[in-house]
Amino acid sequence: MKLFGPKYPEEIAARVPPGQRLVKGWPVLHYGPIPRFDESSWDFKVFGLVENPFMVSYSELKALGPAKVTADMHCVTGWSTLDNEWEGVPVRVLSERARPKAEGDWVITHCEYGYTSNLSLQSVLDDDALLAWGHNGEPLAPEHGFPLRLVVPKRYAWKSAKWLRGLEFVDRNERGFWEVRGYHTHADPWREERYSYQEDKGSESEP
Ligand SMILES: Nc1nc2c(c(=O)[nH]1)N[C@H]1C(S)=C(S)[C@@H](COP(=O)(O)O)O[C@H]1N2
Ligand SMILES: [Mo]
Repeated sequence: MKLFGPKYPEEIAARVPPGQRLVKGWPVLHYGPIPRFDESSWDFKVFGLVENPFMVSYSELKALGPAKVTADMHCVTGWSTLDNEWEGVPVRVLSERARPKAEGDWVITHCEYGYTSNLSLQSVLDDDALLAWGHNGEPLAPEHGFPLRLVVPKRYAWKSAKWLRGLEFVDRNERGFWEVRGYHTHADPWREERYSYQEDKGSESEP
């Protein structure tokens, strides 16, 4: 009997960050209720420290895509899922249209019911950072953020805000819903940046 066999095949294990475990299926995790979608009153705003603030309808937003990204997802509570195929529009496309001012190097995600998360501008301009409306060839399910969610695969998933309604560019680290409750600003799963008390250890390559 093999007592200490490998937990996952090597090539899979290499994709699971420290302290994480793979789960079957796709857990649903959020605070508060699931909003209902009314396309006629739904809009998406890009605002704050940008040269060209703008607002788009759902169909206008979708016309900016689609782009596809295959990515892993890591929740700070410990679960990870691999190879999610997202469909949406890269955050970079919206940022290029908004043209952030030099000092606007932080982004606040604004969601239904007031949920927020914050990210460095650099982290959302990554190729794999997407505003998504589709997952594995299907429309995103309401509990997973339909009609629109952010996906930032290189950060813990609380940053991947569901039911997203806007992006605000700001000039400072203004903490979001979980960040004010003790979670890390930077939140890189490979560095295991889970909690805010780790932040003063420094050594991050970006804020
Ligand atoms: N608006 C909103 N987005 C949210 C959350 C939330 O509470 N509200 N929870 C976050 C957390 S902690 C996780 S792990 C992921 C989970 O996404 P999923 O339910 O699609 O798996 O959504 C994130 N996005
Ligand atoms: Mo999470």
